[in-house]
Amino acid sequence: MFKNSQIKIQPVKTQPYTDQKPGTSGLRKKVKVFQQMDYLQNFIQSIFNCLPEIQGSTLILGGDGRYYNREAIQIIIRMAAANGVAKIILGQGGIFSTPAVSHLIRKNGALGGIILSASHNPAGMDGDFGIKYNSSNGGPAPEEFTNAVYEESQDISYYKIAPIKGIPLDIPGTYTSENTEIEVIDPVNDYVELMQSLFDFDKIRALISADDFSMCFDAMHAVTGPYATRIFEEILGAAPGSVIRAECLPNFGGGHPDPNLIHAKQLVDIMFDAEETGSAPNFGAASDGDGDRNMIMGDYFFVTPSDSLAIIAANAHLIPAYKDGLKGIARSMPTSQAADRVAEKLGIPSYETPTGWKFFGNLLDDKRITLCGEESFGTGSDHVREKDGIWAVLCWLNIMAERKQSVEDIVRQHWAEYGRNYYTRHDYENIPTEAANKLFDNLQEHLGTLIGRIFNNRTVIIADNFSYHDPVDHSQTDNQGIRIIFDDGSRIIFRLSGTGTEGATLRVYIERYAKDIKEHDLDTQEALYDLIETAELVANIIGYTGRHEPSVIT
Ligand code: VG1
Ligand code: CO
Repeated sequence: MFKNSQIKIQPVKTQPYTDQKPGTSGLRKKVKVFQQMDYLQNFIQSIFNCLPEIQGSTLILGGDGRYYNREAIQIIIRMAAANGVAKIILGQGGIFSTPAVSHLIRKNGALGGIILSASHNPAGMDGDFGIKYNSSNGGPAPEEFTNAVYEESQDISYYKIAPIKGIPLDIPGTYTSENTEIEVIDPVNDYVELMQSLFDFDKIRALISADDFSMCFDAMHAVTGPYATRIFEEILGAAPGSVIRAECLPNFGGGHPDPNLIHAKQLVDIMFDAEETGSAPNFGAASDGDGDRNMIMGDYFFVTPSDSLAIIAANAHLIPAYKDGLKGIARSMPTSQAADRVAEKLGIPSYETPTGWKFFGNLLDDKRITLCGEESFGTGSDHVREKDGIWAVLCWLNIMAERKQSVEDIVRQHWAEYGRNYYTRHDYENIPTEAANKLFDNLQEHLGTLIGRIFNNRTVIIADNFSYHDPVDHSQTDNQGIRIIFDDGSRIIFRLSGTGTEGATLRVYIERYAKDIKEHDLDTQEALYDLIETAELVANIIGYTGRHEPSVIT
């Protein structure tokens, strides 16, 4: 037991910071920004000030283990105690993946959860840090809440913090501090139980532990290391060493924990058998810093996240949790339309939301959808209210165990049946904010003149800035990305990132549909060559940014 006598809490005076506006997924800044005097405290107090039910509540707390995680957790515990939180459920070592927090909020009927993560952004002393608040449904707090937190942060004049000693983060147990109980739990157990309730672990084990099957999961030295090792190696019988970069390091091993073909190079080399030993594993996957993203690969084969969503949807009846069918499917607007075709065939509704998981929450809560996903390597279902990397990997393994086919065969058969949506995203990172804004203003101004124009034999039929009307709470969200849609269904979309911490990042999303199987073997960049050219021309990317090439292509 860890007891403190009753201590009187003296509010601490503070000054607002002007830059505490949460983006696509929480507040993300350089570690050095978070380390400024009272910066973290201000933001946490602003969150608490927006929670009238904070007194006597339960909160889930943990992070992806990046640099500053442990220090931030101790501060948040002391502030939660001072603000009257009755119970904190904390991951051992300060660790929780984002989907694990989402699950624990729901399982424990908690008021919400605080996740310390900047997701796929690099970590370490010179890297990024971040804070997300998730509400009682387990999902990212809606815009209305994050806007209120920002308003609060602009007026803040004091915060509350209890003068108590640090909690031993590494030893499971229950500690009491002031009137707050802190329960330190194993971060993996509850999540494993949830996965076991959704999938056919026996069938997956039979697949994975067979002599002729091998897999590689790249945890990228981030939060999924302990989850993946437990699930794939210890429970499902994958060979020891199948999970690579499994150790969760505060700087993520100096890498960029974004599971795509560029940043998960180690996995990509293994799956494309760079050493030509003739032994690429049958299945490969990676996750990101906080465990909500996933990349799926077969031997010599990459599955785009948009295709992955569509394929999981088309095969969901093979997974125990979804055997009775899907209610509907949602995808973010820039995600390819592959999933829409599956929804159509299944006779279920499909929804198109703005980028960011917070927009799926209402659709899931209202039972309008079962599956949802984004092109940015995020897929999820109604089992939690976040995207979930390991869940997506288990979906694929469960489907493969049932279909007894390779990743590539499953994908090719899907294309044969539904057609192929060629898809790519070009990112121009760290461009001067002013240049990015000018590019956007110019595009916006000329949108009207684009309709009816012909580029490379395609006629523009829609050119607008995407607005979303939430069918559940009827809220309206504007300016969610510029769309140029052509008469053959091809699309070019422009957005500015809301998760970066340096300059601006321009994202250009490009998609074209090819129905005929004879057209399914092209290289993606070649298949989209003329649309890429149109995108560069219409937005005058070179003129505004001086960049002749994107910095990352996924
Ligand atoms: C990016 C992705 C978006 C995703 C968000 C958070 O946002 O494009 O699809 O939901 O990251 O994911 P943006 O605004 O930079 O495009 V995570 O795994 O970083 O929480
Ligand atoms: Co993430």
